[in-house]
Amino acid sequence: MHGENALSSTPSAEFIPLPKMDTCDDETMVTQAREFFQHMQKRRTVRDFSSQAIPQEVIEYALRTAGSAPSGANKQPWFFVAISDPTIKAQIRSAAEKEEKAFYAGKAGKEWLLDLEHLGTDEHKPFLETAPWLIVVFQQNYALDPDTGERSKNYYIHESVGLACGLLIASLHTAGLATLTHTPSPMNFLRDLLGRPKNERAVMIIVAGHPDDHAMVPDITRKALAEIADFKS
Ligand code: IYR
Repeated sequence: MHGENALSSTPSAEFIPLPKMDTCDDETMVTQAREFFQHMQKRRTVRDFSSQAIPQEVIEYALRTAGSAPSGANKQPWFFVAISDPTIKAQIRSAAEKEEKAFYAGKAGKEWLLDLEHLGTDEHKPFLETAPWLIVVFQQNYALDPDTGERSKNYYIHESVGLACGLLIASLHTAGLATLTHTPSPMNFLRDLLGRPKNERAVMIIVAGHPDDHAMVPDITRKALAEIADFKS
């Protein structure tokens, strides 16, 4: 039964032929998969940003890409606030550093702090002001109709928002930008600061911009394929 959903008055989607994909022969497929891997392998989490401005249009396309992620029941349970306003960035830095100070002073616990040692992170977050863009990612714990206030359920929220963030980072990286996934802990202050509704919870800040000319990153490696995957072929 197309057109009407038996359980509710919500019309279900009509079906259309699959829009044309960029298909190719096996050899091209391997080449493209390898080249995409090599491209993504150059992505690093960066903490030293240049203040050079980045056109908003780049961020807009990256957010459209994020919004193309698959989601539970196609509820698209995400919202992004992209900030280049220096006053708001300063407010975020100040609130984040307050939380981070407590975190690094012991709130995190010994094991967590030991696990972070090799990354060289601390409570100082200058990049929250230096970088041209901060993208605050919100998950929508339930859908809230802005007009009627009516609530409805969302599904696989963490998975859906995680997928959207992955695509967002891949898009920004492909545009030649450095990114940082930053998770001030806790980050409840972001909802009030950015005037978001009560059904939303901030899950991370994605910092984006050019890297500083002298940016440094920890000398860390990625697990080999055999450590992260098994084939039963
Ligand atoms: N939120 C802190 C701590 C932190 C936690 C993890 I897990 C990291 O991979 C990196 C940092 C901070 O941003 O410094």
